[in-house]
Amino acid sequence: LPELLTIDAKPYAYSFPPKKTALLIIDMQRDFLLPTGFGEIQGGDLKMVQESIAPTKKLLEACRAVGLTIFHTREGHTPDLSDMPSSKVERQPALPGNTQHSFVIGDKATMGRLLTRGEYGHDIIDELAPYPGEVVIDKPGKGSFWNTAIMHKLKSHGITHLLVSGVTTECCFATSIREANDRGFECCGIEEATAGYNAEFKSSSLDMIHWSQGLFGFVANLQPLIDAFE
Ligand code: TIU
Repeated sequence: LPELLTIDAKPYAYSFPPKKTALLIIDMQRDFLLPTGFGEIQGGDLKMVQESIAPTKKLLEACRAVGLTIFHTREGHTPDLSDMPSSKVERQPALPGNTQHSFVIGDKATMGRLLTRGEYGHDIIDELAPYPGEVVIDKPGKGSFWNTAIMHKLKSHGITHLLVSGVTTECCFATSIREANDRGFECCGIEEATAGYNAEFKSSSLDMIHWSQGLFGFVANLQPLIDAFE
């Protein structure tokens, strides 16, 4: 590959050095994508998020084929839940009359304890299972940088640019791009390879990223990226 690649993007073309670029795949976990998981319990539309699986697989395979550094994240907690931010502890019990949050983080559900490390539901879906040598970041927050070693691991790999995908667009994907942008990483979200729990959340979240000369990043389609790798 050339030292620098450039692809069509919003708000303008995105240039990135492949050797210093990582693919960051956010939280493609069974708990967010499959029935009976945490996302469905929260009230998410699973059909919407599942649409991101095939494009993300295509993106992952293309990035692996050209030797990009791959980072995966998983949202979840240690079994004693001692790493839960207080906001998550306090806001998770069901409110009177609210059918959502009937189960909360750490409760035992069909795929094991919800968003708890080591449980079946916490792990990444089979289609996108990390290869040996790919970095897996376990994060207790919505963003990938709070209370994790991701900054150090990106630095140790010499990464300056991030191609970002995963779920959900409005929550952990957007929070991670905001955190990365503030730390000087040039981020580009890949539209087909992210999804939200409803369509308006996704489109608004992507619009905010690239609004006004790239408020905190770029957004590109998948095909121009695949073409640039060929
Ligand atoms: N609920 C929701 O939209 N998302 C999360 O709780 N986590 C992620 O986005 N991964």
